[in-house]
Parts: sequence; C-alpha cells; structure tokens
Amino acid sequence: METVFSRTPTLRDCPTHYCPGCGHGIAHRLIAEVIDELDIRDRTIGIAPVGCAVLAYDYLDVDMIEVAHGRAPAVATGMKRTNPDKIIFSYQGDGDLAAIGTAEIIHAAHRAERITVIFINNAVFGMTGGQMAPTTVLGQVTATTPDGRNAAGQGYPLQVSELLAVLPGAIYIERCALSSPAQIRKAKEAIKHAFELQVQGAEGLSLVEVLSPCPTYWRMTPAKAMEWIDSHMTKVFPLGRLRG
Ligand SMILES: Cc1ncc(C[n+]2csc(CCOP(=O)(O)OP(=O)(O)O)c2C)c(N)n1
Ligand code: SF4
Ligand SMILES: [Mg+2]
Repeated sequence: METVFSRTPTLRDCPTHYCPGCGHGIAHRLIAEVIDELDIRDRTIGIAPVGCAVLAYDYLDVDMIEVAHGRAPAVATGMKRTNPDKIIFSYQGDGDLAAIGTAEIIHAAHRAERITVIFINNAVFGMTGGQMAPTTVLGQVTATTPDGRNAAGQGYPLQVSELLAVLPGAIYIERCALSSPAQIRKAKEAIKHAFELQVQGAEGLSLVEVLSPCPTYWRMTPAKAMEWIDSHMTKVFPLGRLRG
C-alpha cells in the first residue's frame, strides 16, 4: 500500500502531554516538517519556552536549549552571533514573548538579529492556569478576568506583531492561525519562509505569530476553540503579512 502521510523524522514518536485540541502539537509538527523539508536538522538549534511548550525538546528531534521565561531572543542573539552557521529559532508563548519578554523581542528585532521566532498566541497564560495575558481579547473570560477583560481595568490587547513590523530590523512578520486545515497549511508556508530567510542569510529577524487554540482555558471544545480563533481572535489580530 502507498504511504500518503507519515510522521516527519524531526517529530519524535512519543505520547503528547498537551490537552486535546491544543495548538502546540500542531505547531511543533509544522516546524518539524519545515526543518526536514529544508534539510537543516543537523544545524538547527531551538529554544524552548517557559509555558505549556516547556517540553518542546521532547518532541522536536533537534538540539534544543531551555531558557528563562521571556529571555529567548536574548539567548538566541548570543547563539546566532557565536554560531552564525547554525539556524536558531525560539518558540515562545504570548505570556513569554508579549508579557515578561517584551523588551527582549523588541530589542532583538531592533538590532536585526538573524534569528527566527515562532510566537504562539493563545490569548492566555496557559501553563499557570489560564490567567489574562497582554493578548487576551476584550470580553474574554480568564482566571483573572472572571467578568471578561475590560479596557478600563485591564487595557487593550497588545498587538506585538504590528509593533515589531515598524522596525527595519524585522525583515519578515506574518500572522497566521491554526483554525482550519487551510489555515494550518498557510501557517506552514509562513514558518517555512521564516526559516528560509535565515538559511539564505537574510539580515534581520523573522517572526511568525500563530493564533493557537487553548480549549482548556478558553473552556471550549476543541472544535469550538478553532471557530473562536476566527470569530474573536482574528478581529483583533488580523491574519496576513505585516512586513517583508
Ligand atoms: C521569570 C518567571 N516568571 C513567571 C513564571 C511563571 N510562568 C510560567 S509559564 C508562564 C506563562 C506561560 O504563558 P505563555 O507564555 O502564554 O505560554 P502558554 O502556556 O500559554 O503556551 C508564567 C507566567 C516563570 N516560570 N518564570
Ligand atoms: S492549557 Fe492550553 S496551551 Fe496548555 S496544553 Fe492545555 S490546551 Fe494547550
Ligand atoms: Mg499563552
């Protein structure tokens, strides 16, 4: 029988710790496929976040390092500058990149660091219990906004990709979503382009923001969470290329 679909080699064959319907596993797979398609597995080094994807190194069969919450772009800077032939990517949640690590990502982009950032925006701090993140949308109920996020009390959702897109050192910024098979295919194209730029030696930072479901802390079924990305998240975080 002809094999039409199989696990890509960079994705390890192991049980997942993610909740049913979580986007992290899909994002891992896309990254693994891109690494295999670009044939860069032996020279890629990933940076795992603090967050639900803290165990990303259990799934991705490339060299990986774990760094403190939010500090991935700073560590990636050192790794790339000392190992320019390596392909360096960070994998960061929205709590990681858009809260505690805001300064790191802005300055890494501003310095035009030649790194690739995969930014998983699920609109909550997942690992710590579903608290509000800077990316939580208005009206969204979280553990710390039981009546829904309200601009007067908690401010507006932070659109980090739009902020980064004004910096000349950010050469490619695209926002995509894991809300349907078609969107997942587009997300893979964006991730591939971001890695390709680094492989080609492009002089700056590439970032792909991925709107990703967290059914557990959105308190929805996995199917409803996919729909909620399109109905609520994309209104605040429109999809598409912001730079490059
Ligand atoms: C310096 C530091 N501050 C706070 C924490 C607690 N902490 C662990 S994970 C996390 C948030 C994770 O949210 P996010 O980055 O969005 O990842 P997700 O779990 O949603 O994928 C926080 C605040 C920590 N581990 N280290
Ligand atoms: S809490 Fe949310 S982000 Fe974390 S593993 Fe579960 S579904 Fe995924
Ligand atoms: Mg998150």
